[in-house]
Amino acid sequence: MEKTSALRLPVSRRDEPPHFSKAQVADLLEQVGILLQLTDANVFRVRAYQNASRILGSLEDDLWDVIQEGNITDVKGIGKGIGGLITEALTEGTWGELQSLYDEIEPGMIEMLGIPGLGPKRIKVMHDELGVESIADLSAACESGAVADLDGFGEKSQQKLLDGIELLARFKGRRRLNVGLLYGEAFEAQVANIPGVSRAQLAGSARRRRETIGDIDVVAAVEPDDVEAVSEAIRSLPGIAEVKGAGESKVSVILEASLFESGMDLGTLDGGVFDAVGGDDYPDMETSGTIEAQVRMVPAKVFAYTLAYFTGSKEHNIRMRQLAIDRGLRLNEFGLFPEEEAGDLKGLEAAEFSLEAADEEDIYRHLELSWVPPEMREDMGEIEAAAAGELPELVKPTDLRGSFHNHTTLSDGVATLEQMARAAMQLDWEFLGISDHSQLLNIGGRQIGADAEDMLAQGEQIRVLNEGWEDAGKDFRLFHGAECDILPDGSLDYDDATRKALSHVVGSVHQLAGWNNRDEQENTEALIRAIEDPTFTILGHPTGRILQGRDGFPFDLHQVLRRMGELNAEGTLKSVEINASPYRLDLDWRFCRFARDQGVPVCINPDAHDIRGLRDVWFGVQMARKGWLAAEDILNCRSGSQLENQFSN
Ligand code: DGT
Ligand code: CA
Ligand code: ZN
Repeated sequence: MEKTSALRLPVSRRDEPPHFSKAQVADLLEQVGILLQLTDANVFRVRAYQNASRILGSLEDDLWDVIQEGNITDVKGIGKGIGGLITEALTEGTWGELQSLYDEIEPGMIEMLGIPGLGPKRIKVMHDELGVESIADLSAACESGAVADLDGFGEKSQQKLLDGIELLARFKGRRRLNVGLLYGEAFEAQVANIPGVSRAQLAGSARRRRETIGDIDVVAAVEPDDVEAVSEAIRSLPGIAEVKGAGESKVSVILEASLFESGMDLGTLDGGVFDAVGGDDYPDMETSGTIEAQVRMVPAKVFAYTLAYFTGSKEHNIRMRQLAIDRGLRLNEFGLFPEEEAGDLKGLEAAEFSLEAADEEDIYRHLELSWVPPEMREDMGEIEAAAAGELPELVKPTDLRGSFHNHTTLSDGVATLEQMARAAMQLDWEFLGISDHSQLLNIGGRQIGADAEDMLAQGEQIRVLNEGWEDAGKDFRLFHGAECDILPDGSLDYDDATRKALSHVVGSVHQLAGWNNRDEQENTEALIRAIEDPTFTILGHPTGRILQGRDGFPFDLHQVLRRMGELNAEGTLKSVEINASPYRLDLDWRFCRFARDQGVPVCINPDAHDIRGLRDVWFGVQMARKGWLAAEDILNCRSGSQLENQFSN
């Protein structure tokens, strides 16, 4: 069942009939069936809508043809009432008397439909018995135990409701970077296509590649005469759930997943991530989530200033404005003005007195800075570095020559060794590290990881494949690693001999329970014990956090990185992973520079569970860039043959 937190009647985006598609009408009829269950409507009426929705869903004929031929009620299961409604919708674009049904129901009741596992019947029961009319009411009724006392509910479903409320709240707030960028880039492209828009660019936290995005900011270059038409065009783009406001220079809307023509692609998640983000309810929650977006429209000649301003961060902007003040200038989203000339003029009026800036480089140059890449604009030393001409040359996605932590069908991946290798070659990589789960890993009592024997057999397979590529003169190899569980006492899964047979060991903590309930220092010491093992190479997803899912376990990451650096100084190779899954992004980018300064190379791993997952390295590169890293700081940027030597030591 499709659920959305803001059910509403669809609005026609067309000037002429048919105003809606068959799928839109089917969705609407199903929605009406759900809403009717929240009222005192009789069960036959509810069923009529449910049936009609199903029938349209499997109707092979073109709905508009059927209506034009005048025989919609000949379709079995579609009566006069609903038939008339469908006809009106397609020909006129209106929905009869249905708006009154939508108006009759408390918005809070509709909002409750978004809680995973909660349907209209039980919402109605709680409404009638307990007076529950909103999520806040429901939360209070659960806390007081009143829900558990209702017939057919009980303690367990009461707890499930509370968990569901919490889950829903997460999807209504910030969205993860991958989802935010999906919306942001699609919206940016649509705005850029509107006649009268000479340039459009994504700004805000999405351009800065923050790990989560609050709302989408787009800046569009539009001359004053075109603003009204462009504003109108933006408001009628597909995928807009609601228009929140439209003024002289700004349009605010709410975007929904219908923005994506071919649906929202969520990929394959590993079991631990999947559970932490909502399990079976996750896909529904993600695709029915929304995000706010703002478009600022400004004349082309101030575009660069507006883009820089709305890229932020706020902290970075404040520092920039201070630098301007120090030079007798005033900086804002409309320009950079000599104080005496702009005088009391405000906003766009002052723009003609601004120093010119064709692009952001010019703005930074006016302030005697080199251009700061957006990822670095967090006021974490970038202004000082830009003034001194000491900004690092940030790593780029194309600098990567491979990755080290990926899964195959031997554990919980869905692609074979050969399929993964082929996909890596298509990315022009020189190497691919295979690191399937070790034997102790189980999820819900089911063993996920590979027994030692199978792990070693995989090594044999890899050797054969590698020989084939070498004989064919192809500069590509698989590295046979494993993702070994780090146990709470700091020991690593598998016996010594098995681990010694591997090219690299990704050590990861998975069973968080044993780590969450004890002292931070104990955890730190256990991790250090694991890292000191001579077979240990890479610290996998160091904190175990799942973005918007769960926090990591407590330990002193600085201390662990310092110890890794000491070991590297003695000639070993210990690296820390940026797990590039957009659900993790762990190592946090804020620790990148510290790792680098300790002499710990960072590696960027997609933790792929299918071939498409390999592309997640892109997100890891964005985090490395936020963390100021250059190619030379990153293990993936070494050549395949160089790594071959280092791994065999
Ligand atoms: P978000 O949306 O919470 O993920 O984060 P941002 O960074 O996109 O923040 P948002 O959308 O509130 O504003 C976009 C940018 O606009 C922000 O990064 C910097 C700029 N900005 C907004 N408010 C202020 C302000 O009060 N002062 C300054 N200097 N800049 C601001
Ligand atoms: Ca924003
Ligand atoms: Zn893992």
